[in-house]
Amino acid sequence: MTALPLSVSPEVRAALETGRPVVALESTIITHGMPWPQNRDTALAVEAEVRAAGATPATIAVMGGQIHIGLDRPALDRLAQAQGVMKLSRADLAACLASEATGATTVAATMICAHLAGIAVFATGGIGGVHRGADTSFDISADLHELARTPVTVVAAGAKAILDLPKTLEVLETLGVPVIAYGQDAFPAFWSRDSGLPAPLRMDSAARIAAAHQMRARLGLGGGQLVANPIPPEAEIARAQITPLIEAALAEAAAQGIAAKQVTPFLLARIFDLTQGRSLAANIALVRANARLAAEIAAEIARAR
Ligand code: PSU
Repeated sequence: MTALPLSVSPEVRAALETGRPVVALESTIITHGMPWPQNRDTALAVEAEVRAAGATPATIAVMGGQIHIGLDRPALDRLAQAQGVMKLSRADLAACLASEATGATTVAATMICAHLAGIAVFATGGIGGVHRGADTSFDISADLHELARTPVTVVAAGAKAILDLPKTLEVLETLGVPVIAYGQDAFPAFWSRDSGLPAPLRMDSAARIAAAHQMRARLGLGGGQLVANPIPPEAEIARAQITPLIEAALAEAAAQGIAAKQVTPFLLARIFDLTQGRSLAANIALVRANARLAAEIAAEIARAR
């Protein structure tokens, strides 16, 4: 077998080889989730959060036929401004590599790449899930199946509130994915701390979450865990305030026939406009908080090895 098409940065390689904590970070949030230049600034701020918490950040993207694990500043800058970047999930990863195209990794593809590189913990904003209207559109994010099969702990502020959250939780339960709310009983809803739904599990420390990650491996259960970390209180947008705006954006998406991979980027951009940018400020705050918690979990896993 030929070597994997992995290009690991010297900083990430050194951390992995010496057993120091590493946190994987995705790139779809950069290319499809936020506008320039906030996307680049957020990516750098998130990396800084990981470093401040004592771990090494590994931002992941596909370029030139290689999976890059850890991007240097010029590569990050280029990616953040690039046009026509592929949005990669499990289905497109190999095709993107084979055609030497540039691709940003979603939660699903980042989990795959992180696992190939030996990284156990990954921070993002919010996972994809069951879209509203999925009973007719069948639009269910591949992120859910990836959580069921790839052993990476994903820290997110729950699933994006644009989704059908009750159905998203049902599918995660069916797939055997642990959904662990951090420090509260409620499942968080991305821009808001409380979705109004109870989370299946709750943990109050990074050490417990790390122990559960390792216990799953010992039991041979396979698959990852979803850690649902509520947005910091000072950054949240109350559920009552954001709900009508989400509904307006969803109605526009339906009227314009937006489908498949375009749905989430379209909705995030429209909600940005409808909130006059507050949704982006909240998104940045929650992803930074997730990076800090992920670094703590990675440190606990590294300590226990
Ligand atoms: N978190 C954010 N913004 C994003 C994403 C996560 O704060 O844009 C991305 C992730 O890459 C996730 C994707 O996998 O949105 C979900 O897309 P979809 O709903 O098409 O599966």
